[in-house]
Order: sequence, then C-alpha cells, then structure tokens
Amino acid sequence: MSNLFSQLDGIGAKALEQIEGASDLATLELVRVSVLGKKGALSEVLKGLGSASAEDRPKIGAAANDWKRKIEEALEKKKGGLEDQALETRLASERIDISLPSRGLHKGALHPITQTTRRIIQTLGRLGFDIATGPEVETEFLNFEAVNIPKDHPARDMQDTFFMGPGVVLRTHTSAIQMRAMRNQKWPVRILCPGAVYRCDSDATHSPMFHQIEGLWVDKKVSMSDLVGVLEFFAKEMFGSSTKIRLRPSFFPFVEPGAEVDVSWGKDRWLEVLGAGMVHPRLFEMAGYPAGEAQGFAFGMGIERIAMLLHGIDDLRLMYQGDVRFLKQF
Ligand code: 2U9
Repeated sequence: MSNLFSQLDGIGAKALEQIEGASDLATLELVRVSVLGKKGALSEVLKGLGSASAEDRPKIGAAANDWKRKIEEALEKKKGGLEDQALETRLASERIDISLPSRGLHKGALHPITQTTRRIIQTLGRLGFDIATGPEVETEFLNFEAVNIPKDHPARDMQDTFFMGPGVVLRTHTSAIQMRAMRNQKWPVRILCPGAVYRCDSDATHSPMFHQIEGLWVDKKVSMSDLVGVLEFFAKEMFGSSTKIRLRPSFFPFVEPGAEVDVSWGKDRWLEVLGAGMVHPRLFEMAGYPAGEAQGFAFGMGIERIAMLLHGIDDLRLMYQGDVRFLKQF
C-alpha cells in the first residue's frame, strides 16, 4: 500500500516539476498526456489498485484524485502564463511602427481632354463667356443647313457624316448649339460650346469621335479687332505670356472673313491651333436676326489638338486607349 502512495507522490511531484519547467504550450501538453492521459503515469498506478486492501483502496483513490486536481490546477495556471507570454511575444513582433511613411493613396485624375476643356473654359470664362451644351444626335438641318453648309457641300459627304436616320446625324461639330442659342435669344450672346463630335474618319491623326470647343460672341458692335484681342488673351494664357498669334485667311462656311489662327512656338515656329472669323450674314438670317443689326465673331478648335500641344503628346490614339501608364502622367 505504502508503495502505491509513494508512487503517486513521486509521479505528482515530478509532474509539478515538469509543468513548472515547461517552456511552451506544446511541451506542457506532452506533460499533461504523459501524466493524466489514458495511458499516463497516474492511470498506470491506479491499475494496481485491485491488489490493495479494501480499506486502503478509497484512500489511494482519494490521494490519486488529490494529485489529479493539483496537477490540473498547475497545468491550468502554467497554460495561462504561457499563453500570455506567447501573446506578448506576438504583439512585440507584429508591432506597427506608426512613424513609417504610408504607402500613399491611389488618386484618380481627370483625363487630359477633360483637364484641357476645363482650362479653356476657365480662361475664356474670365472674359464673360457662358457655357452652352446640346445633343450629340442632331438634326441634319441644324448641323448643316442652318450653319451655311448646303446640301452639296463636301462636309456633308456620306464619308464624313454618321447618319442615324433620315434627317438625323451625329453632330459633326458643336455649331448647332450656337445656332440654337441665337434662335432662342437676341444679342448679346457670348457662349462657349464644348462637346464630343463625330466624323467618319480614322487614322493616326483622326478619330471618329473627338472633342471641340466653339465660341461665339454676338452683340450690336463686335469687330474683328475684338476677335483678335480675345484670341491673343487666350493664346497667352494657355501657352505662355510671350506667345504671339497670327491670322491667315481661310474658309469656314460659318464665317466671312475666316482665318486660320497660328500661335508662335519657340523662336521661329508657328503652329495652327484654331479657326475663327466674323459670323456669316447667312447665319444671322437663319437665326432670325434682322439683317445688319448684330455683329459677331466665332472660333472653333479641336480640344485633343490643344491637349497634345500643351503636353507634347505625339499620337492622338493615346487619348482613347485608357492606358494607365499614359493617363498617370496627368
Ligand atoms: C454659329 C456661328 C458661328 C463656328 C466656327 C470655326 C470657325 C472653326 C473648326 C476648325 C477645325 C474646329 O477643330 S476644328 O474642327 N472650326 O474653325 N468654327 S468659326 O462658327 C459658328 C458656328 C455656329 C451659329
């Protein structure tokens, strides 16, 4: 009997020692299984209980339970300690250094065409131009006849125009917006008309859809020198204060006289940036303005061309490919 008691005491004392010495949770679990498990030391001792006297059996059972409880308590306590320690180690190794610089946010940006449109509008807006818009699907009449492009004009060729149905086209310029404005109100009219336009044409320098902005200033007395003043202001604001402009006579059906407008580029170059002129009397007539009562000038430009000049972009197609490597630069 005393043998079993001393065996129990030996197992218990050794188990407590091993528990105390366990350095991690895995070792602790090994100790638990080796003592309290089905085939553990405590169970092995209790197998000898049958040979003990009836008087000693409950005492040995009680002593075994006593050790079991003590060992379980010790295991629990040690486990808590090791878990706290493991957590502390993890927290220390995973600590976030809030003084490190951030990775930064991926900011979106406006497309160069949108940026350029806004810049043109802001620049000319300072001269009192309002913005007017209109539909991209337009009547053939307002897109052509009303702005002095008669039926046999080359610009109305099937090759240039997308026809949507009889008498309906995708606008080939934003000129119908100006015509609507004039038909709706008397002078003064001072508007900018930005928007997408469509022409059946596609290569490295032409896209079937591109963007235009046209301007119109009509009042009782508006002269060619007012036009030159506005264009000079525009060129200096957009391309730099030393920029000069020059006008070369040209033909646009909306205007008479008409001119192509170049801006100086570097020391001895000129680049064509827009077309302009004095509003053709036929357009006043189409707007219902009595002959000779109003005067006006108009101009038009391709926004892609301005954006390409401003940013040194050499291929128009880059504008429409949505390539992030290109777009990121703006
Ligand atoms: C109304 C009155 C006047 C619009 C004008 C231009 C000159 C012009 C084009 C050149 C090449 C734009 O990029 S482009 O396709 N346009 O040069 N446009 S005057 O004049 C108008 C229009 C409507 C009622």
